Amino acid sequence: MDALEIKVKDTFGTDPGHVTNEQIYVALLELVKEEAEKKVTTEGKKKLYYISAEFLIGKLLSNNLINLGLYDEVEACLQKYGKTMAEIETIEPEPSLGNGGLGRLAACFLDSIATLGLNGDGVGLNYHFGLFKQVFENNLQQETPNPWIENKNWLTKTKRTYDIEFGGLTLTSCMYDIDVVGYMGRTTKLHLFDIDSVDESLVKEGIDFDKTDIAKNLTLFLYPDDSDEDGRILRVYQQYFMVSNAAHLILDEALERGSNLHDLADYATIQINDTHPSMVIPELIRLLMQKGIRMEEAIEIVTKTCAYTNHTILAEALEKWPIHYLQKAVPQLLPIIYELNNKVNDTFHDPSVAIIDAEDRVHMAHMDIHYGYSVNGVAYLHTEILKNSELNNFYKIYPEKFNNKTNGITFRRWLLHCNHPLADLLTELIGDGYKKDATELEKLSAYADDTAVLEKLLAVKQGKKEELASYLKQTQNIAINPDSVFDIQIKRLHEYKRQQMNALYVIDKYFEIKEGKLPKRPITVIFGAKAAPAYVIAKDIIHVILCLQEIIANDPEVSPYLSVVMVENYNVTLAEKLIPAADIHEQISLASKEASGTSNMKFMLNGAIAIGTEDGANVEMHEFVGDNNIYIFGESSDEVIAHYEKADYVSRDYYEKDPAIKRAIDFLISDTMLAVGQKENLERLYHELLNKDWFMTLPDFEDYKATKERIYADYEDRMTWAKKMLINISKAGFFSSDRTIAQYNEDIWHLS
Ligand code: GPQ
Repeated sequence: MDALEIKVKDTFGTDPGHVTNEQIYVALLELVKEEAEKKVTTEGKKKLYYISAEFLIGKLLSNNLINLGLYDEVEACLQKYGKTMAEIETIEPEPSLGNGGLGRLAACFLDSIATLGLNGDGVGLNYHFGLFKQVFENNLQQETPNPWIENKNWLTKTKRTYDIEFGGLTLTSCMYDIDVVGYMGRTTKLHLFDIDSVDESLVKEGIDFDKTDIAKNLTLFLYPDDSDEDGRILRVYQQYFMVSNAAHLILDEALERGSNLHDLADYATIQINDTHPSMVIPELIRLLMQKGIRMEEAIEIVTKTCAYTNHTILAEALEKWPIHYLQKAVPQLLPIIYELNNKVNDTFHDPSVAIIDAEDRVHMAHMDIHYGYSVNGVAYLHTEILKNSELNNFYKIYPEKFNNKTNGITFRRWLLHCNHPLADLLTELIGDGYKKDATELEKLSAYADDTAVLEKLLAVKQGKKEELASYLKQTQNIAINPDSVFDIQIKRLHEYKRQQMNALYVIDKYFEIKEGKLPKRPITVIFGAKAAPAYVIAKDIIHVILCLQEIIANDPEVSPYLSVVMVENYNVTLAEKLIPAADIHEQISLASKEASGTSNMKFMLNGAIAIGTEDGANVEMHEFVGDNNIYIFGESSDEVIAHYEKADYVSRDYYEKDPAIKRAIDFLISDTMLAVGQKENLERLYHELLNKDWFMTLPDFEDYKATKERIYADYEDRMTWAKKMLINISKAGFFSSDRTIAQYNEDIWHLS
């Protein structure tokens, strides 16, 4: 009997043909948990703690089966009983414990840490409703809770609990674990802290709830609406709860393994994933002092233990907490933070590197840089910008702390799991060594001119496009034409990512079609994006895209040639369907603003071709594939930075000068749009683009448009296009998170 048959027999007393899909799911969950547990090891003196407010893990069943080497067996067994993994997978809810790239990166990293057999765990929070579930009503985004913790799930409640003290409130934590199974490797743990007193019934309308009732709301949502002060203070409570638990855990485990705490840095290393966990620094100092270590020494110990990753240069995303928030939530940290700040000021006498600024705000990143031993950016260009402009004053003080770790993605999820036909084709051509050593994908380049191979590659892509078409039909009742070119932009909605530029292009194309200038092949432009609930302009952009979708779908003159689709509730599961099906992917952020991007890597690995700016990791992708296999356009990051310095950009000039731009922007408030959209939202975006356009959409528009025309034309030469696809895949090896994690370990963590 197969493992699944045995499990079903033990649990339900029958065979898989006589139980429901839900019961199969439960049996597989148990099976995976047992198998995963067998591979837990804690070898190595030093241990890594990857602390992150987000772990966007996605569904786990298929991935775990793949990593355990059980997938094929289970799939075959299910087939015997007339079932498929695809059916079983739909039962698993997707936890939304992250916003986007940063959270998904943390999840990829855990997979690679486990696969490489490193001694490291993740630490985060167990949000009951995760981010939010996006629903569209009247072409607008609405938010609802996304419950994922059902009776049977991946969480295992442990016995570990701590009393966490806040100003005037003590909460008892409990620790849940999720096993993260490496590919044919060991199992690592994701520790998610929670409290028993959370009350889900607090959530009334949409995702609204009483933000002041901390004992009941602490772990309800990831980053609750922070547009008001109560929301922001709740965030401080969450962050402290996360890091105080982490700090207790780290010290306890170090003591268990023989540390005397003076040598903590030999037993633990902490990666602070952006500034959300930064309070771990003063908290660890506080706990070490409680254990009798003098402050001076405690600071030294912690500085040797903590390393910080920066994920953005956007000023508004760099956390600065007003002192009075900390005074309210975590008064016990203030004396320590004041002391850390005094030491900095006494040494450097430079307000630009102070921890506390003139407005009494605590700059979390500044604390990380002074009191951590490593500062890294997440792509070459990003790290250069940190060193040479954003954090230049710090770089001058601590050049040795700065290093780059270009992001990566796990090939298990983003190829083996989401694109079986492509993985099989690769294995047929180059063997399966690439599954463990991604650089072996290079071997594929031997087939760059082999038409039989190129035909197969195109066939795999076509198959995935058809799969996506039927999936969207089934799940969202959206019809798309699999013979059109699929041009996809999926990522959080943010002005700097410039979905609005793509939308303006769609409007331009709409007019061209109306004028009789028809594209050679129909175009399907697909978007997927959630906007932060309080980010007004981002929601307006979603509104415009949804309005365009409706207008075009109902216009028989245009719809045969162009369609626009905004998928609802874009998440990891949808990404796994969209990415393998993409012909073209949009990486069109304003140069200098996207720290790295990681969907770019996933698309590349799946044989899609990028249109993009020289930003984030696009720069490195461009270097790997060369000019012929990526479509680069727009101003460079140096030019953009110069515009900001000189403040010389006036969007209205472009509007006046370029009739295509004028036509597209005017369309936003045309009768056609107003017939399906909301006046307030449309007018707001119109004025924003015309009078502000902070992320300089208009200067890049002409080049963007020309480049799109070129890419669509090139798509028609199918063999040349297939060669581009093949070269992209063959050069994707560098972007494996196994490489990234190996570099973190080599340069920062030094785990054995
Ligand atoms: N990123 Cl600061 C997020 O997803 N959330 C955040 O809060 C911050 C950054 C992204 C960043 O925008 C992408 O360019 C990166 O690829 C990603 O982090 C992972 O480094």
